[in-house]
Amino acid sequence: MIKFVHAADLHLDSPFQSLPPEKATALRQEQRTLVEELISLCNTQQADLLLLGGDLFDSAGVLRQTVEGLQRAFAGCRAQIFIAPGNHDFVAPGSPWLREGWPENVHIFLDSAISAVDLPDLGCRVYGAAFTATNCPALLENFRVADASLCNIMVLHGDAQQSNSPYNPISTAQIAQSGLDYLALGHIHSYSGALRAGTTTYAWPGCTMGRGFDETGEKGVICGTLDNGQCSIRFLPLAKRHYVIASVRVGDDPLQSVVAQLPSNTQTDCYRILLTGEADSLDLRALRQALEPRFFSLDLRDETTPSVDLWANCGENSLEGLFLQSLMDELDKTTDDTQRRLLQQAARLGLDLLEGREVLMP
Ligand SMILES: [Mn+2]
Repeated sequence: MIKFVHAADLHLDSPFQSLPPEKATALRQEQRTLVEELISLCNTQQADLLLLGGDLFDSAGVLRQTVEGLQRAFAGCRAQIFIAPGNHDFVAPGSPWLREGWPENVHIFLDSAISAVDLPDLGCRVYGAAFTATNCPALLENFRVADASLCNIMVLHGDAQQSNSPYNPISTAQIAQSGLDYLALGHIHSYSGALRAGTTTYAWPGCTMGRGFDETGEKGVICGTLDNGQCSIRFLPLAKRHYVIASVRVGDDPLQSVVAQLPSNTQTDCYRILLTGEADSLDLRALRQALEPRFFSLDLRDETTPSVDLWANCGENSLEGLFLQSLMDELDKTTDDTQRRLLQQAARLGLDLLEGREVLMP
């Protein structure tokens, strides 16, 4: 049985432009720490292979110490490491992939044509190719494994979602005819789940750490096994910090509304909170000040609408006026709080319907 770990899109040394410089620096440091965690995961899982599907660096401008840190971490990995550079870290003169210092267990695919490395001890052949520019034509076109008796794996950066993608478009037909046992992809920044085409299992793990509000949710890596052509994979969260977008309907006390509607363990996360519902003169600055210490970073957005006087047209000679009047008559008759609240709600929903607004259920 072959055990593997599959990661992609580490985007080391990302700028994290939306954050203040000291927080951006802290997150870049966390990205480097994640590399070490990835390697210790490989070692504790006793993985034979570490498959890295490209975009390890955010750009060719990656710092020297980041590259050296990666090389050091790789040297401490028991697995054989295979890297297929992507559109952010493509192989070109000056590329970190062409520098000295990569340990012996690291195999970097430097060519845009598919090539392979044999691992006779594992009965395994690992194919791969590199982006050599930002854009890349379809690399998997007409590919078929040479020896189906081996365990055939490929690591590749590419887009299996869009047929007209400039980033190595990969079709399910190409995958189905490849004869591969596992195709380890990179490029798309959220986990794909285990996908299948023909006899090939394929997947992309998503990025190892969210870097903005377009990369929300759990981020991590894939752990898998290959046993006589049977491939099984599972997703393992790695990043401790998350980007989260939360919508909060504010009540009379907006601060209380936010606190009540969010989980308590938000301290390490980057939050965007969209304030919705009805509110008058929301003091966003004060609210931000009160909430900020609860998060690593907070982006607070006011999407509330001014509250309206529900009963303004009550009694008017119109459908709306008569509707409100009938509810008002009921309100006058009751002192029961629940009943009164229900009547208020009925008035609000009724007005929304009469005026053709989207009905927001309380
Ligand atoms: Mn990427």
